[in-house]
Amino acid sequence: MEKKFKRTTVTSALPYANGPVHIGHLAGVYVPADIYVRYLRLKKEDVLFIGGSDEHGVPITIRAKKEGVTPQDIVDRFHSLIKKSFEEFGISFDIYSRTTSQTHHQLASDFFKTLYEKGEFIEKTSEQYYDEEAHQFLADRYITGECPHCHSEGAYGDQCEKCGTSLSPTDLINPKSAISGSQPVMRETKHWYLPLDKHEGWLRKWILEDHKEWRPNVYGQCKSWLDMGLQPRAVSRDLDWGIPVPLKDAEGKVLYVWFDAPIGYISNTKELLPDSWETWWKDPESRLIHFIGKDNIVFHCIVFPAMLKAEGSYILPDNVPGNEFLNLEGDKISTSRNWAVWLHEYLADFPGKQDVLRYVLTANAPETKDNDFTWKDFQARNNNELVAVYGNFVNRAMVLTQKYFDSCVPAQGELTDYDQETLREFADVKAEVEKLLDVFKFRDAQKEAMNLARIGNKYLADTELGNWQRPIWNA
Ligand code: B3M
Ligand code: ZN
Repeated sequence: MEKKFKRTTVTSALPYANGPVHIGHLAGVYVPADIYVRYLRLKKEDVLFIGGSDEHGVPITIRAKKEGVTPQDIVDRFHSLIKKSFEEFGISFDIYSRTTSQTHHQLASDFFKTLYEKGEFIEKTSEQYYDEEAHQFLADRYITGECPHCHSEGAYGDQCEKCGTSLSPTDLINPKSAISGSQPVMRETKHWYLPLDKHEGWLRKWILEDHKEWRPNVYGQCKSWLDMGLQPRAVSRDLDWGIPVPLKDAEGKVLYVWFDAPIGYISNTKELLPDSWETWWKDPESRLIHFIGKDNIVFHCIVFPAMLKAEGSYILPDNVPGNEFLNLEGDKISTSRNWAVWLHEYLADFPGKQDVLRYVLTANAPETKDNDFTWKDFQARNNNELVAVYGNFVNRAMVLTQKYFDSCVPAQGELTDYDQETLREFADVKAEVEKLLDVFKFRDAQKEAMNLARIGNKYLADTELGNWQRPIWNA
């Protein structure tokens, strides 16, 4: 039986503040999340839409190093740019904050301490790659090499962007330091690990049995992780940028960015609602939905739920609508190669045309497979669908209302069978759109919604020079 919820917290992945956001981010995460939230608000449901910038981790420090500025400079610059472009674009967050906030530092730190005190971590000393020239351990994106799965060059120590596989630095073939280019050596270091293997049993049941309704790409990725067997995962790093590990013997150690970032959803809720945030995160009658891209699936479906469960007082996500990737003109969108349509540039180049981009990105949303954005398709959808179908309907309705009814919607007269049938069709479309939105099928929902304009156009054509002049309508 369908469970009834009192309120919904919707989160959208926190973009790294190491660059502006692009259409891939929008199509994958922010546009669908925004549609869903606006839909719930229209239905008068209690909903919160939580966003923010992810300001820790190696992507930030690498960019800072490249530009010869501090990480703080980088996040200050891109957080404001991202926040402003989301606002202008009309993503209707209830809050868009950042993980360098005081509230977040405190909450993430306390979260770690709680888990530590409950004995939920294991402490382990192991050998990790170290750059002797830069005097630094090389975690995550600080190390690159050949991907052991797809054999492309330039895979990172945490992930191969080409095939999407999650990696450890030691998986890489011919690893190289991303800082100095030198061959790293092995050195001992101590870290705290979340023993995911200990959580495997309940995760298996919770995802594979209780959440069969999750999207096939999300469910499938979780299943393959679970089938491979979960391993303990380090939740700290040897870095000088991040939230310090709140323990005595932890000099030079910070929380792993994937430990602190999802807690950012909670911190931002707390910043917005200092007195009632817990209701949204702890009451079993609250529902949690994470909108993310496919490279974030494991963190939101396995790692973060394990953290929440280990903490003990939080609810778990009810659904995690994860999208595939959007390419641009046949090529993978890439910040480092500057191959993207940047949101702030789109807004400057197409003033007032926010909805055209929303429409095109939804029509072409990568819900079940990677999709391609092309300017040709953008133009065609604008001209053939938005202008020719939707615009035409709105325009005709306005012009006729002005011409025949003095620019006022007239009182309803007696309805013909055809009128009734058309109204029924409208109601059917609405019901179908709702059904699709409820299961996160935004592409299909939009397609269905466009049928309103098609039905309307047909109605106007069929009744042209006839029915709308009926005296009864002029009542
Ligand atoms: N910043 C990765 C990304 O931008 C990461 C998401 C965090 S969500 C808690 O894809
Ligand atoms: Zn690969």
